[in-house]
Amino acid sequence: MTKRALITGLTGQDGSYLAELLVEKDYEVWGLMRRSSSESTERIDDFIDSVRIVGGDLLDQTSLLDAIEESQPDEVYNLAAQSFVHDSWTEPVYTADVDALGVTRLLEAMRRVKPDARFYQASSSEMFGKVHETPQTEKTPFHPRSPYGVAKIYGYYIAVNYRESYDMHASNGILFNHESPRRGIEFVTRKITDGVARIATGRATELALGNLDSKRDWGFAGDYVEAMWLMLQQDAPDDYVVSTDEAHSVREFCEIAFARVGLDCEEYVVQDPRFMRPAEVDILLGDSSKARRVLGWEPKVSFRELVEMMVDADMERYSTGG
Ligand code: NAP
Ligand code: F7E
Repeated sequence: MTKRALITGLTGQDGSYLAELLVEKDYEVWGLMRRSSSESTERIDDFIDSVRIVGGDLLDQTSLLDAIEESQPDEVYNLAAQSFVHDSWTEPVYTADVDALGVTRLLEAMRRVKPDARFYQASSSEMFGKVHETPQTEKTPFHPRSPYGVAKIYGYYIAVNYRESYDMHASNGILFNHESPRRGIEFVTRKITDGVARIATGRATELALGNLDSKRDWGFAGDYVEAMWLMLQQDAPDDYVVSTDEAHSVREFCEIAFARVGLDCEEYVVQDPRFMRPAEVDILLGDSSKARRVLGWEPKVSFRELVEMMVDADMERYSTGG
């Protein structure tokens, strides 16, 4: 029988890759979309006819009850969030409402309407923040450094709590940073690759960034959505770190990105205090051995391939007038 999946955050980076993956696997894919005054389907335009859209918002309980009722999902992937760490300091209450309470609203809707559906929560390596050990595993204590990280810890534990209280099949993917040509332009990787393409095509002369020394464990979003799906195919729900197990600095990302178009990043990158954060996460490095062992998952795209893929996509976009 055809499986049904409901994805919140369909229009985001991960939602678009996950929807593509599930359509390929012959799922009936439903996507929750909130109302917007402008078009937000850019990332899913190529396959929007293969997806069923249901209106709803993580801030609105009734809409979530209706969305579960209408879609009758076997699997629910909660990817919707205010996902930009930087803005969580300017919108801390809103971030908590969506990223923390929003998870409870969705779980409550499932519990009341479709409690046997399996649930995936998009948890984050930002929960480790000021890290207590390196590399970080499923057992590493949390120490968030932003309102976003704090809200995500609530989301993590409410998923665990519904699993333990109501025996629901709820799993957390603790995903480290993952990127792609579909990454939002405000995140550092895409900001760099877009900046490189703008400079290389004569549209800009410099690129202003914040902390160049912070290090992240960056993988490819297309690889990471497979891990989400694998988690919901297991007999028992559980929590998994998903990462490449390699960390690189923002500076290294810049060096490879500029070199891809034959430029030296030292000549174009300037530091701007506007992009510094009140509290920084200096380094995140995952240990994904549990996901590799239990799920049989592994990343396919290397760090260099990821950077070059993103630069090439932005170069292509500008060379075709985008
Ligand atoms: P993204 O590109 O920012 O997408 C976020 C999605 O959430 C968008 O579809 C957005 O819809 C939707 N959304 C925001 N507020 C909503 C609300 N109140 N109700 C319903 N939908 C709402 O994020 P992403 O990179 O795909 O990340 C997916 C999830 O994984 C997020 O929960 C993020 O926090 C988490 N995560 C991401 C990473 C990463 O490195 N990418 C790592 C760990 C965890 P609009 O199009 O209408 O704005
Ligand atoms: O910053 C530094 C910045 O905004 C990465 C989200 O998907 O991953 C993401 O959160 C690093 C930070 O991602 C700029 O200070 C320097 O140290 O790309 P980012 P993030 O904050 O790591 C986690 C796992 C999530 O869950 C989140 O949803 O880069 N950095 N200069 C800069 N960052 C930005 N954005 N802009 C700069 O100019």
